[in-house]
Amino acid sequence: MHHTLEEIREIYQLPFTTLIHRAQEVHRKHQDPAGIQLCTLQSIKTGKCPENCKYCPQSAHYDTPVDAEPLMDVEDIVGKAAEAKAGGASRFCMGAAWRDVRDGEQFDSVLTTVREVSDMGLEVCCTMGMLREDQALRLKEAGCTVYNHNLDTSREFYHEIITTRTYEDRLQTLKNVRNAGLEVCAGGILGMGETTEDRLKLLKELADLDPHPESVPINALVPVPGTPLENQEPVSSFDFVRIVATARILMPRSIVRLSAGRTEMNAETQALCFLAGANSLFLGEKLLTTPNPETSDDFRLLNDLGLHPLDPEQARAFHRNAGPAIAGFDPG
Ligand code: SAM
Ligand code: DTB
Ligand code: SF4
Repeated sequence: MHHTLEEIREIYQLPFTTLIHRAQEVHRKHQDPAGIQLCTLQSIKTGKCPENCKYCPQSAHYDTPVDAEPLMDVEDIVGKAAEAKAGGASRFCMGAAWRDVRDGEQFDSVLTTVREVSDMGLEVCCTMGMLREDQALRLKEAGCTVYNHNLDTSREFYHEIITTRTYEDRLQTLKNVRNAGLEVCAGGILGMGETTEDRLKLLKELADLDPHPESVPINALVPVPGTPLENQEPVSSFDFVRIVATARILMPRSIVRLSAGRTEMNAETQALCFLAGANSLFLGEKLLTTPNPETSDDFRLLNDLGLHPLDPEQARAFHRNAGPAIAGFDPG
């Protein structure tokens, strides 16, 4: 079902209590409301990116505290994956600060890494910029489950943030990913100076994708010194929760991931996000280049709330099925 922007606005503007109630109804009808997917990020090639994304500490256009690192060796990445697995993650996400994926030695090395990490029993996610369908197919054949590429914001606000590639380029990469049979992970960033209307338009773009992205990361801008967005005001936590709830209602079978920006959120705000239907987070003391909450704090939070790690097999069933009518699962 496609929602009009007017309908999306009406959902977003519901009284907070009703909005959360609606999000919960949708969440427990389609998924396990106590399951949280745990992912760990690893930057496998850091900095010196030719793109000019104004939020990004890895862009070569800005002078930021990030130290550039060439593509990591297979064994080093596999070691990090083993740590992530031991830390409790079920999905390992590898990020490369590339404009696009180029065929050659480096991509071949990534394919070897993907194969080894997937053989460890971890779900593999890659985020490496634009890619073609044949490259997406090679990733899938190597054992990659999902590719992350964010729309970031509305079509209208996009050119205020990035001018080195277009919104259409991004949508084309998502199409290539989908055509290759990989899962799609696509979301955006709040707090870059966009209006509420831009945020709702972003959600409409995501919800208009057919099928919906399996994962929708919602990032709060991490303002990094040296980037053009270093002085942005933090996004209001209630506005953030409202966007999470609206995303949950629009995309009932997707995983909604609480992504960057959690270090600035207290436990109560994160709990509100879970109430609003968020059901994934990044575990580990670092995102790609910026800090993330301590793993022990995250497990304490999950424990305090009685939430448990989401089994990847179960998540796949949520994406496919019309409801949580899965053997042995009772949403309570
Ligand atoms: N270069 C690839 C790309 O752009 O698709 C992959 C890595 S890129 C860092 C992945 C995503 O991280 C971006 O699309 C953006 O949404 C998010 N991101 C980057 N810097 C951020 C920041 N400072 N705060 C919040 N999110 C950020
Ligand atoms: C996403 O939407 N957020 C993650 C992941 N996808 C790749 C990245 C967040 C990066 C935050 C800034 C940094 O640590 O460099
Ligand atoms: Fe490069 Fe990705 Fe950062 Fe943009 S978001 S500058 S493409 S690493």
